[in-house]
Amino acid sequence: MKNQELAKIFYEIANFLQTEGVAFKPFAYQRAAKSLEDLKEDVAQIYINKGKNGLEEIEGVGKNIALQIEEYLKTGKIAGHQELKNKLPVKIDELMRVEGLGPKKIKVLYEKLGIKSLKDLEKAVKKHELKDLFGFGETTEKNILQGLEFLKTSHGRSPLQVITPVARKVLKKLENLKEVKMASLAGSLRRKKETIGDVDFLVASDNPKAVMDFFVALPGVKKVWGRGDTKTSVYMTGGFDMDLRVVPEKSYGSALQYFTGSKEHNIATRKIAMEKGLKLSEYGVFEGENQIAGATEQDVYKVIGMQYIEPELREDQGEIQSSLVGSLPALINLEDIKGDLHCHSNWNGGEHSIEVMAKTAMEKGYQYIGISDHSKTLKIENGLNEKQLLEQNKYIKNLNSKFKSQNLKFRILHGVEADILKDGSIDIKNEVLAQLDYVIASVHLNTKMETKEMMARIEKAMKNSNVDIIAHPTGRIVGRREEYKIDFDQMLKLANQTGTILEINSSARMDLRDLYIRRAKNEGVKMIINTDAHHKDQMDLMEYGVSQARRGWAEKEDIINTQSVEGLLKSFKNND
Ligand code: DGT
Ligand code: CA
Ligand code: CA
Ligand code: ZN
Repeated sequence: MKNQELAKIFYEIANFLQTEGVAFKPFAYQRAAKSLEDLKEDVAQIYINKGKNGLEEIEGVGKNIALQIEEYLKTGKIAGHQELKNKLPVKIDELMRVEGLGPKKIKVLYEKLGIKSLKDLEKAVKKHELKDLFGFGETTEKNILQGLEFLKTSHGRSPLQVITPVARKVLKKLENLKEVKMASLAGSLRRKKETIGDVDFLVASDNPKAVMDFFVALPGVKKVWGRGDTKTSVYMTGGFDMDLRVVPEKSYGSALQYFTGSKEHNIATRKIAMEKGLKLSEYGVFEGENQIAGATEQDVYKVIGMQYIEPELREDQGEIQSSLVGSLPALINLEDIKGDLHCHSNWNGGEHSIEVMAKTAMEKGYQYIGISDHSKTLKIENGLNEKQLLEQNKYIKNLNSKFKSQNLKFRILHGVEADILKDGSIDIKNEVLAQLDYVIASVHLNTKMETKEMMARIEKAMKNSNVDIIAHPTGRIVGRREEYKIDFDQMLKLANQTGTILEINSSARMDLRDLYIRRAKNEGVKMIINTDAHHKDQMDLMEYGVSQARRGWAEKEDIINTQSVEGLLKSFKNND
């Protein structure tokens, strides 16, 4: 089957296109690649049976990509891909992973120093060859060095967003086996940690052999580390491990409790069982020789005198004590979310029209969507200026009247994601900001500031009475970039003083991190969970922001986009 090779090529095209500064085309290629990876039928067979039209029926494949697939099937290559590769013959996917190394810089590095790979880059950095390049300088060299180091230390852990869809597919296959009575994700993946070391599955079955046979034969298994009747471990082509445990039904709950972890949580729960004269293990809860619980997790917690604890909380960070006295939080759920307020349209660097984004929100059962395109400072995203924002405002008002005349109970809110400039001022005039339903402000450029300067910048932005939300407040990106130099305690104090809302960003940023969410909640600072979608499919990322919020003990009332549109608007400044 050619599916995987084609997917690889499309991923590469997406990366090359990014070096050319194209904003949304790369995503189209990524989507086609993803869809090809998952496709069960042979793409060549589809073409033989149904031609180009058949190819276009594949999810994420449009006319243009269908043509390229046809070209590949006929000639074994894609001319456009070769062209991009000849222009820039580097290991693009490797280099793109280094934070501080933008697409344009990759190009310069190749043209001036012949750097093609991470290895080349490391050598050049060590020899201080970068700082003399045009547009680089000592700070850039330092940043790239930090990026390289960060890459090394985060190695071996994958972002939750990347692993979850892959793991869910495997879980579905396991669930469909007739030998499998119950199956679940376990480990850090079930606790929704932002990065995953390895993927853990738990299955209840009386026929472990059949289940293990199936597991080691899954597509994508590259190596079998070990295989037995209770435990099997494999290494996947995606570069991560998967563990499978099979237990009898009567131990499923206690095994799930054990393999969900965390290890620290397990140690604490075992101790509590012991204090009650019981023994808790992956096989069950025992009173002497007698098993008194174990089939379900609920029973396990109950017999040791504890309130059931949601997986996201199981880190031994206070949940044990809260559970014992019955004071665990009522965590926010995905179903509580009534709208997404950080969405980009094709008025700037997003892929879809405002109408398509709104329709997607309606299909999710949301009551509203907020369109918050970038502002003029972000040239790479085609940010909007004052005039364009006012035009957009009119356009959205029109759409809303149309909805009203159709008796649709749905509203598009008009916002902007404006840039917080170096001195803390906002790049869009206040008189224009004041006409929008809400304003998101974020730091995108000049991010390497000392704490004091950075906090003064954020303070000024928060004190602007038009700024309602600070997006991705700390600037970190999971596995890729550390946060800016900020003082989070001070940020919370300022948010409280000014009534500014902090965003939990569900994209790869996952910023705020769980610990900060918990701090914010304790200080009474309100938060909003947004996806920062530049494509309608990215609106699906909401679940990750919600799971991050749950890991931060957040309840419904801590998150403003659980409210109806009227309540939501009241949470903004100047809107009481
Ligand atoms: P990861 O894979 O690093 O993201 O984190 P986990 O939590 O998935 O850890 P993993 O895969 O090593 O083990 C899965 C669970 O099994 C873990 O969360 C708790 C349980 N477990 C593993 N080793 C031990 C141990 O030595 N003692 C106890 N009490 N539990 C353990
Ligand atoms: Ca694990
Ligand atoms: Ca494991
Ligand atoms: Zn954004």
